[in-house]
Amino acid sequence: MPFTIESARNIFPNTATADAVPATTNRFEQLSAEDQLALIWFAYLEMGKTITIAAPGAARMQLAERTLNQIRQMSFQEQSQTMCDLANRADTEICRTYATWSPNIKLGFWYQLGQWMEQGIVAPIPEGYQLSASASAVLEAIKGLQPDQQITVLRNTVVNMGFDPNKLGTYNPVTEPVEPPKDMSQRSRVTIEGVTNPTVLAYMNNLNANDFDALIELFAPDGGLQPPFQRPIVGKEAILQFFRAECQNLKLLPERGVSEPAEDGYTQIKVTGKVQTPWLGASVGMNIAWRFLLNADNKIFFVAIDLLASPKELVNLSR
Ligand code: 45D
Repeated sequence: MPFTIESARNIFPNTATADAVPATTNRFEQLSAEDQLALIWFAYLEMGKTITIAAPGAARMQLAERTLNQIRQMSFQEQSQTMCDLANRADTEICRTYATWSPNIKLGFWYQLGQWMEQGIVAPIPEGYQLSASASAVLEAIKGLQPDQQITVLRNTVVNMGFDPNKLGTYNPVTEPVEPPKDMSQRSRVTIEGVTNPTVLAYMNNLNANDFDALIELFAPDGGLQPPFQRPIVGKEAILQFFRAECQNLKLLPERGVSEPAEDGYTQIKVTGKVQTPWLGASVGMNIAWRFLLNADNKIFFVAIDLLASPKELVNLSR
């Protein structure tokens, strides 16, 4: 039977992903808006002791500027209400605007609000705020995670706030401007122990160079890409949009892999290694697996990107 995107999702079923991330994200989402905001504040302070979040670039912040200024001019009470609305995914003008933003713009927006909370420009979490028992339990669960899983939970909470984008109807997604790809002379070339497949190597090198036009040509027309904890994005046009909107300036550091023939002349390749995000740089290496399924023309029919359960999984290349 030929592969489908659904069946391709099951290649290398032995790959252990960080299930604690969706589990903790779900627990977080059951909490009251007040508890959510206070919890993120405490988690953010905790994280800040060991890692520094990079200030977002000006181009990114410009896209959120109007809303940020609107909030800056509010009373403390209105500001608190606005932040609760976002956590509650309420139907307000600001929550609708927020819903159109790419994840990086959402993160930049909260980064700025966090700064303003520290400086007393935006309503702080009330002094001595007592988390509910369940919120404390979720905070402890987050503290117990590895740093790569902590920041993924934090990112999820931010991405899921605001009005539900699926209820917006047609809208223009707001994403950061796409920078030109890295100059050829500035590009790095990865090597992967156990993998010489040119498509896989070109995938890593093009993504590291922000060369999304070259990158997308590695995919089959009906190909799919599955980001961590998400459903696959299918088709070249949709995948290219995703790359442009969410994948600038990632640093992929693949380490090792295995390559095996599959049915119908397809090849399955699993690669493990680290990924750094521009938000945290080298201070957090995420433990990642890529599970590729290449068709007989050596085009990517499917690739899943998984956040691994533990660093031990970096050497688990078994089927
Ligand atoms: O509510 O091969 C306050 C793909 C309190 C592409 C706050 C990939 C109140 C293909 C503190 C103010 C992308 C899939 C909030 C590879 C409040 C591919 C603020 C993988 C919210 C490899 C909180 C890439 C703040 C990966 C400011 C795995 C929180 C990328 C900030 C992963 C949190 C990137 C930040 C991750 C989190 C980035 C900056 C996980 C950043 C996380």
